[in-house]
Amino acid sequence: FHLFLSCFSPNAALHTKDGFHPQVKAACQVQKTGTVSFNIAKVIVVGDVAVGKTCLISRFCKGAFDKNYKATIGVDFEMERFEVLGVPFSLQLWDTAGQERFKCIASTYYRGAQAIIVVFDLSSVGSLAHARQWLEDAMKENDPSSVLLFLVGTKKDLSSPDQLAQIEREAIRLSEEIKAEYWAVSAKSGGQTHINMHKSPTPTT
Ligand SMILES: Nc1nc2c(ncn2[C@@H]2O[C@H](COP(=O)(O)OP(=O)(O)OP(=O)(O)O)[C@@H](O)[C@H]2O)c(=O)[nH]1
Ligand SMILES: [Mg+2]
Repeated sequence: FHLFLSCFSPNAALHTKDGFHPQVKAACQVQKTGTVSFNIAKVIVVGDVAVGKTCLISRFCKGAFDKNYKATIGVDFEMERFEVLGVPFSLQLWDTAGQERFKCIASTYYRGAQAIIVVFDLSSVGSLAHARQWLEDAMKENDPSSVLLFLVGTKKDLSSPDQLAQIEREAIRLSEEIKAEYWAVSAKSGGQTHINMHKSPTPTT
């Protein structure tokens, strides 16, 4: 997830530099010709109604922001392709509805995720309080030993530094408890901070 939020500039792509280890370079070339399905990851995005799940995905996939609220009906889907060290990846982003009446439909898409993004609104304490329940529901359909967790606070542009500090104390505590990587973002400004990083489980391919 942090790959998709951080600015990816050719300058930062180490494998294009002369000093990059030839063995790693070669390994990237080999993987390129391998099976494509290996690099497809399913990501599900869950959280309270109107916390900004759809906007987060639009910012990432299209670089756009819409201030008008359009509720997600059931579930939406976006696909994003990118390369890491020349190896192609595809992210299937499942944008679920936060409205209670769609929960039943949306939860049928939870199964088989490689990553779960639990989203809350940094200006709403209630949405953070519900984060744990969203995670629990999403986890019922997934294998806790292999899934990567992210806790993402949105609408960073709306809060004062004091308000932000207060809610982030709680958010960071929760992210440590559930072993999630924590991010604070704004889909409006495109800004983000990445506060603590948890060690990812060893991938089992
Ligand atoms: N200021 C500000 N507003 C935001 C931000 N992200 C989302 N919003 C607004 O919050 C409202 C809800 O955003 P959505 O992305 O549609 O929320 P959602 O979580 O997808 O809602 P559901 O689909 O109903 O679950 C919209 O009016 C957005 O414009 C942000 O970073 N900053
Ligand atoms: Mg939505």
